Order: sequence, then C-alpha cells, then structure tokens
Amino acid sequence: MGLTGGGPSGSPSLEGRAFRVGIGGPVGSGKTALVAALCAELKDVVSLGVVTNDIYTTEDADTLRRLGVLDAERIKAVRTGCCPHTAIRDDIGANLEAVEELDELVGEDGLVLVESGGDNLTATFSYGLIDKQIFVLDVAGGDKVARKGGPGVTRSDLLVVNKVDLAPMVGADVERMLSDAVDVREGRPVLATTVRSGDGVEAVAGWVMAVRQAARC
Ligand SMILES: Nc1nc2c(ncn2[C@@H]2O[C@H](COP(=O)(O)OP(=O)(O)O)[C@@H](O)[C@H]2O)c(=O)[nH]1
Ligand SMILES: [Mg+2]
Repeated sequence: MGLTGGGPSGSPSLEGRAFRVGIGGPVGSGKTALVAALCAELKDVVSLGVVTNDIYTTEDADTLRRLGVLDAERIKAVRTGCCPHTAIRDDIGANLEAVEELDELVGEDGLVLVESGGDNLTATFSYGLIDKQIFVLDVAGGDKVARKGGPGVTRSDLLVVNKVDLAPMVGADVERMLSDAVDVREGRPVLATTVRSGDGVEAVAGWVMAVRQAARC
C-alpha cells in the first residue's frame, strides 16, 4: 500500500482498508483500559480490530484477549524490542504489517485501534500508520502534566484526561488541568474520563465514530 493520497491528516488512502486510530500516552495512563472500553462500546456498531505494542512482552494483547473484548484473532501484538515511539513513528513496518493483516479480517468499513507502548510526552504516531490519534494522560500524574505540553498533549487529534476519580486522592485540580489542556491545544478537543467506571467513554467512542465518518465522506 502506498503512503500517499486520500486519507485524513496525510495518511494513506482509505480505499480498501479499515480506519485506524492510534492511542498513545504515558505508561499506566489507561490506554489498554480505554481500548477495552471502546471495544465494548463499539463492537456491535462497527467491525473492530486491535494492535497492541509492548517492548518485551505481549502483555496488553494477552489482557485484552483474557477480557474477551474481541475474538482473539482480531487482537494482534507487536513486540517492539525498542522504544515504543520508534515503532509507531520512525520504523512503522511491524505495525503496518499488523494493521494490514487485520484489514483482511475487519474489512474496509471497519475500525482498527493501535495502542502504543507506554512512552513519554514526546511520543506521537506517524500519519503513515494511523488516520487519527488520541493521547491519554491521567490525573494521577499530577495536574501539571497538561501544562508541560509536548506534541502528544498539544497536537494529538483528541486529548483524553483519564482517572478523574483519583483527583481527590492525589490532590489534583481537574478543572485546572482541563482548562490548561484547552489552552495549549488551541481548540483541539479534550475529554475527561474515568474509564474504570465508564464515565466519558461514550463521548470518546462518539468522537472516534464521527472522525471516521468525516474521513469516509
Ligand atoms: N482509578 C482508576 N484506575 C484506572 C482508570 N483507568 C485505568 N485504570 C487503571 O490504571 C492501571 C493502568 O491502566 P492501563 O490501561 O494498563 O494503562 P496503560 O499502560 O496506559 O495501557 C490499571 O490498573 C487500570 O485498571 C480510571 O479511570 N480510574
Ligand atoms: Mg497498555
């Protein structure tokens, strides 16, 4: 598949393949939990596949298979063996192979979620791999994190601020965190979630379906 023409954000043409959404963010922010929740929310609406990235293991794919969020063959693990951002931004071959294999199963009207390995605030996906990207921060990392910026926080297509339930435990000011995020993102969307209880997941799923629909028009 060529890397030019047609897709949103300069991604490859959508013809003959599923829409792809990357999910990145620091270790433990809730990426796998969000992937599981999105699968539960969307699996009756759209044909789904998932690619996970871990450095040394297939832990996240194993977790998703154990939870039974999708049929096991719809969940593929990439073992990066290197920094997570390398495999999603600089040397995307293994991930491209995984998403292209899933296209066969998921179909061209489908949706593939690609979870990055947990990384730092500089990690973003190549638009040669995905069409839109979500960056997940969590409140437990401190309300300063949104202010600290970095390309995932400022330029991802959607910023999710997760674990709102933990704010009182860690003394984080969620309202401040959200308004800092809105400021640094110059109008790009921000959603607050507590994936653990399902709060906000419907809004994230709605965003995913809306950007997929817009890209297909
Ligand atoms: N309290 C709370 N815990 C959460 C929430 N979302 C995820 N977690 C927990 O945070 C931990 C890390 O989540 P995980 O999805 O594995 O993070 P990842 O490393 O970004 O994929 C797990 O123990 C999750 O159960 C949330 O909204 N609230
Ligand atoms: Mg994970």
